[in-house]
Amino acid sequence: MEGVFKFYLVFVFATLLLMNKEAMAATQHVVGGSQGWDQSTDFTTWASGQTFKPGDQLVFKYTALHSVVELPNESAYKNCNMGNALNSLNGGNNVVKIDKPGTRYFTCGTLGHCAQGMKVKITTVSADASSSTPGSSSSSSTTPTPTSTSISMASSFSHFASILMVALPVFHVIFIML
Ligand SMILES: *[C@@H]1O[C@H](CO)[C@@H](O)[C@H](O)[C@H]1NC(C)=O
Ligand SMILES: [Cu+2]
Repeated sequence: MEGVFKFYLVFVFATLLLMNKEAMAATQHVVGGSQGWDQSTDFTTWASGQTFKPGDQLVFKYTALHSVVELPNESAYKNCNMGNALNSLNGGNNVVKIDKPGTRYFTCGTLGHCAQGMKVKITTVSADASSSTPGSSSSSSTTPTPTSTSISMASSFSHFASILMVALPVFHVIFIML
């Protein structure tokens, strides 16, 4: 009986640690940095300076001239083909959550803006990847605007629930075997 209690104590601690780690890692990326979602922004450079992880959020900030259109794949992105858009947002301030690793494609729905380069490709790495920026020359080019802020712990409570649901039976089985 005492063993069971100790076990659950350890389990709760481990879960809290995990949850805290996720909360610390979650980042809000303002797309385009201080210039925001605009034709004049160099999104390739901006994106190469960011590390996107599951749980992070993209924040699109823009004027009424623009919108946000999510495209299904690389070819639609390259050709500015809006015909099969996955999603379309407007209003000037949108938050898009990244929930899993992979690449997502965003552009502006205003005629001609995609062709002018108003588009960004977001490649998300798995959560346990190292925090260093992959494949970037971290040397001094232009001023790196701090565009990332931590999200509050509240946003990771759904993660907490899913961790609990998976981890509890696993821990239980391990305990029974001991
Ligand atoms: C990209 O998506 C469109 C629309 O869903 C599809 O028609 C096209 O075949 C896809 N292209 C590739 C290379 O997957
Ligand atoms: Cu635009």
